[in-house]
Amino acid sequence: MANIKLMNNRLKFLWLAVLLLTLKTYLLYKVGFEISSENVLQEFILLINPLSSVILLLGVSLFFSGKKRNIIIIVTSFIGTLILYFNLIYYRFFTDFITLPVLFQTNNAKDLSSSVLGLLTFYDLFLLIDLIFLSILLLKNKIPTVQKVRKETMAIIALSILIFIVNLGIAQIERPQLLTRSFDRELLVKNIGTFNYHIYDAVIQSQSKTKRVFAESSDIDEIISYRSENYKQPDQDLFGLAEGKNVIVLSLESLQSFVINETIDGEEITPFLNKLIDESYYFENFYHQTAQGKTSDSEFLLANSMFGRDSGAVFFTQSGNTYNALPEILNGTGYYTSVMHANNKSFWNRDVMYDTLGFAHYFDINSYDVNESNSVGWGLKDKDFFEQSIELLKSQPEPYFTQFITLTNHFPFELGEEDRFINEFDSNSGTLNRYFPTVRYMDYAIEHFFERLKEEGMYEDSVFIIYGDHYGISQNHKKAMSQFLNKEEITDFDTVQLQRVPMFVHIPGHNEHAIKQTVSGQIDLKPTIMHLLGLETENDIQFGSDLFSPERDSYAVLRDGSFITDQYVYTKGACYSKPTGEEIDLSNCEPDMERAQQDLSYSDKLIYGDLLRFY
Ligand code: GP9
Ligand code: MN
Repeated sequence: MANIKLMNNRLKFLWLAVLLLTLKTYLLYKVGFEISSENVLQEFILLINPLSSVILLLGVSLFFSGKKRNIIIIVTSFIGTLILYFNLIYYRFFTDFITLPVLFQTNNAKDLSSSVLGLLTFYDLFLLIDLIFLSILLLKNKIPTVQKVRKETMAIIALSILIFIVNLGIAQIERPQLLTRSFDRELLVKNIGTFNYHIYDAVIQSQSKTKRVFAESSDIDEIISYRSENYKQPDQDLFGLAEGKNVIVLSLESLQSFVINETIDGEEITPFLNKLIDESYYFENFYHQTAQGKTSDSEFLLANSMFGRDSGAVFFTQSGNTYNALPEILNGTGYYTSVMHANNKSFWNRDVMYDTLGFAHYFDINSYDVNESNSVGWGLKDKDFFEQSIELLKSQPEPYFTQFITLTNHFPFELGEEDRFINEFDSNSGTLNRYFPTVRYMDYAIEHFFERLKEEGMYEDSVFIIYGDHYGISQNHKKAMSQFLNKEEITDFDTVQLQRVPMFVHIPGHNEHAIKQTVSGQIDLKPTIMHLLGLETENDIQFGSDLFSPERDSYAVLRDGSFITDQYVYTKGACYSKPTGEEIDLSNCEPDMERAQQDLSYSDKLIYGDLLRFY
């Protein structure tokens, strides 16, 4: 290599472009993704982590000579910018980075378009500055055209690999087992950079495809015995209490627990739900366990008592699997099973997945009269949705199990003036500000639904399972959130606590009611519902347990590996005391860490290997 000079005139333009794209990525990390670091080393990693892949990407140009080479430099730089920009838009919505399966969910991209506009800003145009600058240089003929030299090309590839190895080496010092154990995409991006992260993701995704091929029927045995050890007996008084009744499940869009029993300018945000607490079993420490699959993940958790995927949406990637899902089980006991949701049937691949899960019917947008005057944001307004659903409910044979998915309280939380019953909040986050009136509207729509069911005489014969599907306010709104919660700051501990969503079991005619403290999550819904309907679950493979079981452990694992017990909260590698929120020694959380990892990895193993086909 001694006689190759990489810093020569011939490569000037390439290096300039590499420098600009690297700096741009770094600036975007800081401004767009708001990635912070705890020490100088981390900051250094952040600065250099784009380098290896940027060199490789722009290095493609070295296979060309003359004018072409310089054009290729600009084109590849533009492609790099686009990758960053797509991630940025995605991040603004999901506080997360794109994964391959998400990219192939093009159906969703179409439906997301209304939200996407709200995520773009004028300042995004600044991302083009370096490209414009490079183009001007080129147009003014300031850049020499050169022939390709094979040795140079090889040297650049070698340099890129070398930088990557150094990068990874330092990152491993900062985060041991980064690539093998990480559940957290932000950590990956922080340490190996966006571009390398995408390559890593591609490798992981193809690995999961091969897992099914190599899975064996005996793989499931270990999981069966693990789950049967964790089986919890139902509460004898409640077992079968709802047998033969209609089951109405309300999946409430983006509803988080922090709005319950709170006010804006003295007005209750959820007056109806607040009242409903007094007539229900209400679970105060109930967590959503969804990841990128959002609503669809919560539906998956409910149907299967298994976790969705860590990345992508299981509704897409594993819709061909064999399951032992709740709708299918209920079909076998004489229930009519359905979903009502006024959206395109292909959104989240629901049409395909609902078939797989065993739903007898999906009342999608075509079952509803949706027009401009009864729509807002994502579509049909919740009140109209419930109103029109009454007739659909009546058309079903009884007993039925019907799942309703609301829509109005969806980001970007748009609402017409006539439906705004409380003021917006006043903070630096328009998203959080708008959230409260749309939550208030959803609460009003549910109240209307209950009234209508009562009028129609359909209320008494039903039991209601009502829960929030996932967070509505992402971590991008910490400042505004701390203002609402009257806190100095939102810590990682608080972020976990904010993943609580309301959960009600409402049984008309049942006189007992209570506010339950047991730590729990959406994974517990299936066994809870089954036991209420008098169905045994002892031989089912499920990762949750009946919320009413006297033997139940107070415990919930979130999809990113965080977990919560009565005493502790574990998240992002740190342990907190649950009562105080203070960070405490990690050893306190260690006993449960293994169990949490075990739950997630067994659940993943089942899904990736499609192991229930052997059961
Ligand atoms: C759309 C609705 C919202 O059909 O379920 O999906 P989400 O974006 O919340 O996953
Ligand atoms: Mn949702």
